Amino acid sequence: MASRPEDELIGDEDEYEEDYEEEYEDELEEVEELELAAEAAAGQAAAAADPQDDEEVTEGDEDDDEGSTEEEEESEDDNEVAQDWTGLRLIPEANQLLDILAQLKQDGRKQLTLLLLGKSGSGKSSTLNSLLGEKAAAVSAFKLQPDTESSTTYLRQVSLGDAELDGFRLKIIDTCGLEDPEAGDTVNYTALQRISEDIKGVPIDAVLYVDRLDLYRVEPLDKRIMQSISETFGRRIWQKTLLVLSHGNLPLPPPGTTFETFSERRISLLRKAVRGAFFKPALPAVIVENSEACKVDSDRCRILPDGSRWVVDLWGAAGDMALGSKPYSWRKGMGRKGGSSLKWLIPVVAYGQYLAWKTLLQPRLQKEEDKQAEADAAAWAAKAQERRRLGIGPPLQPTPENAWRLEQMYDDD
Ligand SMILES: Nc1nc2c(ncn2[C@@H]2O[C@H](COP(=O)(O)OP(=O)(O)OP(=O)(O)O)[C@@H](O)[C@H]2O)c(=O)[nH]1
Ligand SMILES: [Mg+2]
Repeated sequence: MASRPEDELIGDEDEYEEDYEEEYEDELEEVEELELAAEAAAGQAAAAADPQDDEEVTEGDEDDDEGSTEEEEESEDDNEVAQDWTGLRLIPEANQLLDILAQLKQDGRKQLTLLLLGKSGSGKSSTLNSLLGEKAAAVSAFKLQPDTESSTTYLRQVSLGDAELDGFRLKIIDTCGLEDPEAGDTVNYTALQRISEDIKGVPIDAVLYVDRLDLYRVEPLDKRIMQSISETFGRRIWQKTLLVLSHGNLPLPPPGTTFETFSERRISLLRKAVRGAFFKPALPAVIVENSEACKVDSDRCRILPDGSRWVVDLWGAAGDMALGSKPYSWRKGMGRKGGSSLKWLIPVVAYGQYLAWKTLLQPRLQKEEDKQAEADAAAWAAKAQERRRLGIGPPLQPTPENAWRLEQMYDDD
């Protein structure tokens, strides 16, 4: 089942946020654009400042140059040996999958690159095997030893004797779990850093953020992992991300829920954990069931409890993500730490302060000054009248300049 944002069931507590989003949609988009542009600029600046990265800067620092990075990557891939995609012949949903690959090919693409991210045991490697139709990656219920590799790349090539599609490549990058298995409930920052180095300059068509469907809560560790992904890869990575929810069979939805309502709620909670007040990536969601016990329909296509064909939906969502916008590509300095994301706010706040002074404070101060000047003039006029009555000359009223000088002298004393 591919659940899109517009299908999302909105709970009561989400209503205020949704209203707010609708009312300020344009402003939010504008701010988001500005933030992402600032992020990209910061990445480019950092890459330019790092002499070791000179090559990457010239290859891919501008949007316009992204094509050249892609070409570079593709030519690199051309030299990599891609195994025949044997699993493609075995996938029951192959016909629909070939349609999606044909669309990508028509769009001028020679390769689809997917990156899997998520906690350990969430089902990344199992999802990879489902996508390939092969038991390519090792899958285990228990983690017995820490990962030795931060990422493993699987490269396959279509060879079906179909002139149209043969040669099309599928690259899937599987990664290790993002929590630290030895330090307990903490984020594996080293793994994140290594993954980012592994994918440096590789154009990613879609990121699959894998988590389990059958959980009630988004834990603090999950939120920290999401935050760390933003910090390491830059928030724009979420704009190329699909939420993939494994264990989609959900044999016993919790009391008071159905498969549909439980799933919608879970997806909504995950989206909320990624999104911020000014950052609303779409995060299309797909539910998957990787186990062999997954039900199938009369065409042997694997289905979820609601009858939807999840393999087709997963491929469809990945294809849409690839066709929807330019690939994501990590470059040094793209991520950011701490509050630096709010740097763009400095000029905005300064301008706000200036406006507040100009429109509120300054007119009030001016009014006070005018009042004081009026009172002074009245006092001097009274003094002059009194002196005239006594037959003596007018009082020596200091000019504004003299008054200022006297004031300075008085201060110095
Ligand atoms: N029932 C069911 N089990 C699943 C599903 N996806 C994964 N599993 C099981 O969950 C366990 C972990 O799956 P993996 O695919 O190894 O998880 P991973 O995210 O690759 O884990 P790490 O490699 O440790 O990061 C294995 O026992 C899988 O068989 C699913 O959709 N349904
Ligand atoms: Mg794995």
